[in-house]
Amino acid sequence: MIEKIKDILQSVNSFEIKTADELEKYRLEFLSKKGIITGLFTDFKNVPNEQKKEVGQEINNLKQAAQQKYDTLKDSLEESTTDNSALDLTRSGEPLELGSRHPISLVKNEIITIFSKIGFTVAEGPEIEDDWHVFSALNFPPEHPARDMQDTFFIEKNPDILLRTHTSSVQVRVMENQQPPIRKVFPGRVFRNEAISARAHCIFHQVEGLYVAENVSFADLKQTLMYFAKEMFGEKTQIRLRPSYFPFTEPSAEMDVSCSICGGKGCNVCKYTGWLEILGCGMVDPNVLESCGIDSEKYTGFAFGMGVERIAMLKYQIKDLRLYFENDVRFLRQFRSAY
Ligand code: 2U9
Repeated sequence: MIEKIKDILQSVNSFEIKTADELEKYRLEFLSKKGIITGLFTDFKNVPNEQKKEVGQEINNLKQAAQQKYDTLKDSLEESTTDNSALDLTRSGEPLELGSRHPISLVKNEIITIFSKIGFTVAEGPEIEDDWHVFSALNFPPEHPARDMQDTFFIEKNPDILLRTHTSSVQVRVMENQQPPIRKVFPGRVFRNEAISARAHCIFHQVEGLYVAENVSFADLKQTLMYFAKEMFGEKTQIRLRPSYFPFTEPSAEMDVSCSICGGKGCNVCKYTGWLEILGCGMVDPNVLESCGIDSEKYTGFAFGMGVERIAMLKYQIKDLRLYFENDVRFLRQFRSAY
């Protein structure tokens, strides 16, 4: 009996498999109910009592060895037949962190959403522009300083091709192609030739707005901007309009909101004035309407423009503009919001 067990152990050890069929053959031969090892347990009944202990132990060892070999063979077969072609070994072992939106995108989207609730839709246009759409159609006189190389990035001279200094150029394009009523906002990147500092950058973002229709008045402008200020900075926000000048609007104004940090009492954010300047606005100059092919006898309109970086600075108390452009994740991951 001991000899028989040793022979079987040798067969187990020397059994080689390459396929699943061969593995099954191994299982049937050694481990199944009708296999050789189960047969040994039947033979065991006839073993003399004094040998039972030794023989029993040998059979158990054999069974264990056969089962262990089966498990190992099965594992290696599975490994060799698994399709690894979809496995990307270049992927990071660390789980990837979910990103967050850039504060400029958040604030830009929030501004768009606020105006979309009162019927404004979005229009976009090219960043590389010509003189007509950036300056001439907007009533800039030929000697205006904004036309200077010191203020504007020119790509070509005569005819002038340049990076837009405001998204007003998109308004001109819309009015050239569409008759009133027009009620749109114009988000986008703009470029000005300025030295970079905590308070200025040569690239920044604007959202401008335009409403042209019959009987649009300064009262409509004021009410629209009051609505915007309360949505953006809170229901208690107050506004004030100060007279100003832009070539493309007449009359023109700059709008301040009551400081949302101190509620108007005075703090270092509002420089102890209680007010924060947030945008410029005015009634579209009739010359501009006419330049864009709109009858200024029939239609009037208001327009406004704001810098997104400035609004985001006030909203999140960001002290240095350069942070927006560095993309330091320690800065970026602080902004999570519905927009
Ligand atoms: C057309 C007619 C009128 C857009 C306007 C402003 C006033 C304004 C500045 C705010 C901060 C630019 O980003 S900023 O430096 N903008 O003060 N923008 S009215 O008026 C228009 C635009 C297009 C055809």
